[in-house]
Amino acid sequence: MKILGYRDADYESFVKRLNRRALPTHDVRDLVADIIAEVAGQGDKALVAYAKRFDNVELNAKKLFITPEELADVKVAPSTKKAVAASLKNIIAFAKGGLRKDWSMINAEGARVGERFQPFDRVGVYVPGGKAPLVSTALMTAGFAKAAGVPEIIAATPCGPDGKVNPELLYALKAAGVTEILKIGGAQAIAALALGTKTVKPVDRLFGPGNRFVVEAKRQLFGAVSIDLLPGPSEVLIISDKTGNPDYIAADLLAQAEHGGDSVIGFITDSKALIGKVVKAVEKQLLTLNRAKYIKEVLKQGTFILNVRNMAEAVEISNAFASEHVSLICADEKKWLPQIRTAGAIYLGNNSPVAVGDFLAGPSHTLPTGGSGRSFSGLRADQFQRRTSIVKLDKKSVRKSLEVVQEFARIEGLDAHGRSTAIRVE
Ligand code: HSO
Ligand code: ZN
Repeated sequence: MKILGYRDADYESFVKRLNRRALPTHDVRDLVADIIAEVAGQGDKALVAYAKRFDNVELNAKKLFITPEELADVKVAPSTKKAVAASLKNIIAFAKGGLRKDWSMINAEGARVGERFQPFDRVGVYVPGGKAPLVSTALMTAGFAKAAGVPEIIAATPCGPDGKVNPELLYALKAAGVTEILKIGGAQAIAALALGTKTVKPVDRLFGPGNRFVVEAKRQLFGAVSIDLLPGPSEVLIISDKTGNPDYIAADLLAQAEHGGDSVIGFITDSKALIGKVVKAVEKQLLTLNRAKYIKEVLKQGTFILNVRNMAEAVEISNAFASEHVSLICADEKKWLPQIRTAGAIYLGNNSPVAVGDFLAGPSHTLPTGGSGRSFSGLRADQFQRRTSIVKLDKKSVRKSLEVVQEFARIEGLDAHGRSTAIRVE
């Protein structure tokens, strides 16, 4: 844990470094470029080879997908079904609220101009494998595609060495309306979804979080397909004045640290007394947690606690850091909330655990990380809609438009543009 106060010598330089720009490192960039080239050239053969190399599983080109029989056979506990249904209910309701509707208006020359929204035909959703079966991530991505009415949703997730995918995850994918499940993970899965292979039909748009290889693959394939955003390892930044409950703050920090890997957790407060209490609570609660091993790694390398001069400074640091989640706990919520601009999601007050947002609340937990919250927002339903503008004129509106069109045509030296308009009212 890095604990610093504003009086410490290295405080200013540390705070400066929190203003991050996520850039891929050379080794990740080059490895991912090689993987994409291999998948582009070798197709399914490359997928089989990478599955062996990275996931230690023997697949063949005929076994890249979960079969309909496997999916039909999936058995999960009634409590799992209930949890998936409850989460999906909130997700679908929330997603529907975020869908865009067709609209139109009459412009100054009397033409009807509008926008039409239709679901993408086919999308790909990546669900990370790794340390935990991210069942909720399946819902928080594919559930939005379902709400938007996407007819073909292909999910990709790595399988275990036995060629199997966690049954709860399969159940959730099915419940969220996924139509195909590719048992491949990593950058190679992203390449297959974007470019297509003999057995994988390419998608129109790619969604979902992943490790740095997945994130980098999405970045490199942007253009071949469109992408949602670049969500990486989990982050939380808790901003609290003296009204924060130290046990709750510690619990929320530990919850996101539990994701392990490159996760980052931060706590900023103007109350020095609260820091001591939170640190003690973290140490105490850690003893009771299953994933202490992962948490300890994050506490060692990805944790900072800052004693700031005041709330204004806390908010300024938060905006520079652009955390995936920001928890704001303070007496004057009305004052500070509007000033937090770069967070992917904001959790308000002592009683809003980030975990409820991770699993159940409704907004997608697929959110910008690594400082990308400055320029991206979290996943929402309208990202599954293709937008098309529509224009319709009649003789009267053509006549009214003609003068301006001809002037632009003259300036740009494009007389055929002018003619194409004039011809309609001659
Ligand atoms: N906190 C993660 C989402 C997640 N948590 C999935 C549990 N499962 C990124 O926002
Ligand atoms: Zn989480």
